[in-house]
Amino acid sequence: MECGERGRNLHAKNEVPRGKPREKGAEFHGPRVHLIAMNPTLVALRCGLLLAGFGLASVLGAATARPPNVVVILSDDQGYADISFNPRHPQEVATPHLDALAREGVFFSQGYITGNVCSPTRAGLLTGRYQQRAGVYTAGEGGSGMALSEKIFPRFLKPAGYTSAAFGKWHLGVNLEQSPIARGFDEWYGFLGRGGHDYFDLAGNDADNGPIYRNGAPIKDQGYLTTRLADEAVAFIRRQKAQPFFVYLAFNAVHAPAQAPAEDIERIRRQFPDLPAARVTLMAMLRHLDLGVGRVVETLKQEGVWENTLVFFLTDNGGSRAMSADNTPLRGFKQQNYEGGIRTPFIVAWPGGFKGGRTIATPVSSLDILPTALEAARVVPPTDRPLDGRSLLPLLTGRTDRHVGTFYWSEGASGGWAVRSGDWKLVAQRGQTKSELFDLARDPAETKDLAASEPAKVAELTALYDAWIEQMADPLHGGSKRMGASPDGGAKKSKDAKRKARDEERAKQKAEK
Ligand SMILES: [Ca+2]
Repeated sequence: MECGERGRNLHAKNEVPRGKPREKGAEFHGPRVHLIAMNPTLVALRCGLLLAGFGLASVLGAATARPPNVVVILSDDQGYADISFNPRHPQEVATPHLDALAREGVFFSQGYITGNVCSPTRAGLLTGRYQQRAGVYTAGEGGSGMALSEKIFPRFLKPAGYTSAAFGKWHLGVNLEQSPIARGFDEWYGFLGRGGHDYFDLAGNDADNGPIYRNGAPIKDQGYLTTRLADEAVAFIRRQKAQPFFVYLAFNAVHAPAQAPAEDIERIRRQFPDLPAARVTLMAMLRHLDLGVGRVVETLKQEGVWENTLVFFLTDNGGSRAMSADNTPLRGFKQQNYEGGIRTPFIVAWPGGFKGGRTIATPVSSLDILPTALEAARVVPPTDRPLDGRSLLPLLTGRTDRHVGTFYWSEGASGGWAVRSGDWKLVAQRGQTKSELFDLARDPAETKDLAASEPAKVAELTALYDAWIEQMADPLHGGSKRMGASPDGGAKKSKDAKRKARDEERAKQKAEK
């Protein structure tokens, strides 16, 4: 049996069948995934335990004599088309550093995040499990913090000798008992807060923003926050390059408030005089995000650790309508379970681990990041609380084009839900009388609801969702985890119920601000 074969077979019935038609209308440059000979280094990595007694270091070679560094870069509310690697990006979008990372690594054109707002998706990414298993369905639940018994990323990597640092937005607890340090990070520069933070007030002058913290202590800093986050990540990499490290760099760009240095706004305004003002500011914010990613990659190269660093880049949820993001060609925005709310740019690079320069259309998820990192770090995944994702290394090394085939989204009682199985996706929205069914292979923009003509498929996907939600925990803030027997509710609700729903919706939006 080949190394890793057993784990793959365990998931076989949940895989996307071969030969399914690829999505149309969202084509990216670069060749599609194709099966390539597995990099011998990766074979060695996957078989590391077996090789341990035969001189592992000499087998792996200098670049991989130690487990790779892991860098997860998260942007915030960035549009699917607000990366110029997307060939359908608007002309004003220019992200040369993100594009370079995508070209050096692999771009997943169907990369999902596990929710449509900031906080829940962070809970999912860092625990490697659907956040609903921890009772997190809403931004309010994630924002107030999960139980400390929920093990997150750095604690998994610690036994393998990693030093971990978090930079930027946390949004998984508003007090220090829930801080990154309390949850296993060795270093932390950033803010607890809610969804956003002022980009220029880093001295804590505005109580609503909360302070910037270094480790456990509030500090008074200055500068432009996106730049400062990159500064701190760069300094950490320079300090830690001799030992394996994990960086979680969670830029709050390009989340509200709409703030960027005046000279950048003016430059883009002159370049695109007809562009709406909100979009001009967003492009200036995006420029700094892109520069920050570029500086991190450049630092990894300068310090000689680029070849052996596993880098992920993605966005925490779809582009925000309020910030004038562009999700072309996808439908919808942040706070929706249409593709525009949950599908994001998704890049993975590891020059010493697999061949870059490819776009892979197989659907993947942010839940796959932790299992991928653990496999690369040669850490055995937990068996008592299994992770929901699966390592991407078999896909990335070209050993397969099959992966997890079913993905779930749920906002609990206060919102909608969705499920994707193969190329079919069912979207149930609060306030609507029927679920909508889409064939994403033929209709990636979700323009044609096929629910009426495909009742068996609706029933099949509904049953999948019902079985999944049954396994999830009750919401942290109480109430039902189910939206209701049918997705409507609206027409039959009493005035009181409608008022309560409105209040909940407002609270939800406020929690995101
Ligand atoms: Ca967000």
